[in-house]
Amino acid sequence: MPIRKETDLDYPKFAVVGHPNKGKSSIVSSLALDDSVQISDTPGTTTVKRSFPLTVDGKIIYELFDTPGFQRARQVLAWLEQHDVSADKKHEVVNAFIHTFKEDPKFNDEIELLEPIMDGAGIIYVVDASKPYGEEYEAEMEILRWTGQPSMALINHIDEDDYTLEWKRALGHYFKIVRTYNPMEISLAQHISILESMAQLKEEWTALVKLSIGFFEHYHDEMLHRSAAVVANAVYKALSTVETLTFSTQNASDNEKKKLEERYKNSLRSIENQTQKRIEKIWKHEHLEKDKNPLYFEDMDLFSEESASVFGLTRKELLVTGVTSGALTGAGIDLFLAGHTFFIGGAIGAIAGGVGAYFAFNELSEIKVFGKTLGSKYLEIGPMENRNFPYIFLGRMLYHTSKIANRSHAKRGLAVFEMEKGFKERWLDDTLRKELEKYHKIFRSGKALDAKTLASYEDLIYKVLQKLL
Ligand SMILES: Nc1nc2c(ncn2[C@@H]2O[C@H](COP(=O)(O)OP(=O)(O)O)[C@@H](O)[C@H]2O)c(=O)[nH]1
Ligand SMILES: [Mg+2]
Repeated sequence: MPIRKETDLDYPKFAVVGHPNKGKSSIVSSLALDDSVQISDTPGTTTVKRSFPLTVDGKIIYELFDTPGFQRARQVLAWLEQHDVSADKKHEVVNAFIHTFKEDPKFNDEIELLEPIMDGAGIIYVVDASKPYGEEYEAEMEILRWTGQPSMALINHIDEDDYTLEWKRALGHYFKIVRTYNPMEISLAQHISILESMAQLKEEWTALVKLSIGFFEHYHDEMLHRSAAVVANAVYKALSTVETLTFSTQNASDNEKKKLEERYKNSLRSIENQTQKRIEKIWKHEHLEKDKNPLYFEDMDLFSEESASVFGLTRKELLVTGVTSGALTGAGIDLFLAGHTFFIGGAIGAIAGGVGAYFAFNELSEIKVFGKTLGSKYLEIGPMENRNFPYIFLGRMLYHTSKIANRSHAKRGLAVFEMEKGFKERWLDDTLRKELEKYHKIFRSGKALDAKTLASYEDLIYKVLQKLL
């Protein structure tokens, strides 16, 4: 991790400014990874500046200011222009303006947005290029020029129409750096590239911002590692889970067997749910508004055929992976039988639709009966015997993690992740399958696990996530 020395001056600060309703708050939200920024359709929602530092382990990497939009730019500019001073004195006039009108509610919004800039923040001027350019923006850009602070412009597109060309021409007169940026879709590469532009704004800032980029990259990598650990642990836990149910009658009834199986399924569902929550927390999305159904892959339950067909291995893949070799008993056999029943039973829809899954969760693991000769008898299920389950479970978690990690904090409302075709092919190939299978075999053996094995499985998952994100 890069080290910011005690003697280093400060961390970089940027004020995000512009006309009302252009996506300023959305941009702050996406760059500060903070979904508590107020975003609204109603212009003028933000009336005071608010600071959003990106903090890692108690240290600030950089700080962004969300500000109200310009309300009376022409009047402010007229006041500034009454003072005929040389360029090196213009910032003093801006300070004088703030001082003079500090108590005047008329210029509240302008003062709120100018204050962080005059305190040393760099300027990020936001425009919406789905609306035509107009002269009214010139007063805003002129005022920003008076502050003398380094500045860049970000072109956002809120709607479909596109006036980028005219905006670029106009912005080029006022800003050294003009970039397009979509706060709703932000990848690591885009994030870093915006920070790199910020580093170019002023020579004295370059080293400082570059250091922040180093911190940010390290932080992102850390989140990947933590996600991999959470996912790896969940797979191990799910495969090794054992559930029991005591019964007192002579023989366990089918109902009792069903009850145990349902309990087992619920334990696995709950592991998935807990894992999702942990992943969301790692990526600072713990307030994510989700569907009432926590397993929200379009209502695709963990044990549904649909889920098996999207995330699970096909018959051929199972054979190639070698998971079907060796002596198979109980639920292991079910794996073959189910394949046939699936065909014979006529799951025409699935087959006609070209869905590759050939087996459903008829049986996850054999139910064993214990204590026949003793007072207390119990049924036991687990560890997982079903060979396809690990891939379905892992696939679902990787899918969820990739969606969460790439979700902009500017996005509001219900998180519904649409299923992508071919997700499995994006992360899983023959080689990796064989590699994973070695671990899955150990996990479902029911034997105690040594930390080294889990750590190397974690590492495997980390590499998959790296490739996916
Ligand atoms: N589709 C879309 N909507 C956006 C984008 N940026 C902002 N919005 C929406 O535009 C509205 C105003 O955004 P906000 O960030 O509050 O703008 P501000 O007033 O400049 O802070 C909100 O409803 C946002 O969800 C964008 O890039 N795409
Ligand atoms: Mg706002």
